[in-house]
Amino acid sequence: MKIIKVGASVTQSNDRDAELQRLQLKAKGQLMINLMSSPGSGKTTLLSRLIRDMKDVKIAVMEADIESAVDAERIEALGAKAIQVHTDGMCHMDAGMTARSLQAMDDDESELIFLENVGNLICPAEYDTGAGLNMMILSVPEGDDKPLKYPLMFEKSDALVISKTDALPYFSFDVSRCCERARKLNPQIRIFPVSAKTGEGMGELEAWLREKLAGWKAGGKEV
Ligand SMILES: Nc1nc2c(ncn2[C@@H]2O[C@H](COP(=O)(O)OP(=O)(O)O)[C@@H](O)[C@H]2O)c(=O)[nH]1
Ligand SMILES: [Mg+2]
Repeated sequence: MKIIKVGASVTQSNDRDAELQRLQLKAKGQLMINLMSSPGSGKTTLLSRLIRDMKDVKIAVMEADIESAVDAERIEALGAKAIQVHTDGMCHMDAGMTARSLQAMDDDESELIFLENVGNLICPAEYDTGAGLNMMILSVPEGDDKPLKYPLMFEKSDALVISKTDALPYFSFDVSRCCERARKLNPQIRIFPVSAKTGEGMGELEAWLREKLAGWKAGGKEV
């Protein structure tokens, strides 16, 4: 498995680099999804479940972290293409870092490319990576007040996955209050309460991903 190191980009034009990246991926019919959340909220577990459930879709994963290759190894063990990206201490991926990771992965085959961003709810929200969609996870144990504390992440995300819903009986997490807070920041946000452990809610999320992929490939504006 490939492990590459990418330091922060020196370019001053992250948004322009990101837009160019998006257009290049669109031309190839590849939808990249930037997956962001706190460490431990269930990114790799969710991706593992999607890979197992959506066998008819070619999925690749770029795992960004400061150290180790444990996440890429988990994905590769499922038979999906994975690359581990080390960010040289950076707490986010920018467009240039993502472009270099895509280059290293050298993959024109995959239809869905997930970028598992570095775990935190702050820095990743500040950088456009060139992904077609931004998806964030908030897990039940983290609490329903996070939209109040980290508004930018909720504003920038096309979809919010509320994960670990099997743990709802043990935490005072109010799903409807969380949805209300997230929608106040971002009225368009799609919200999917799921448990990657039991499979609850996964069908809705997978249907949405298929719909977005089809729209992306058709080249319409609607993504
Ligand atoms: N109960 C429960 N635990 C989960 C679920 N998804 C992930 N976890 C657990 O949460 C921990 C962190 O998961 P991981 O996918 O590594 O999180 P990441 O750091 O965001 O990639 C692991 O112990 C997982 O088993 C879920 O749906 N339900
Ligand atoms: Mg992970």
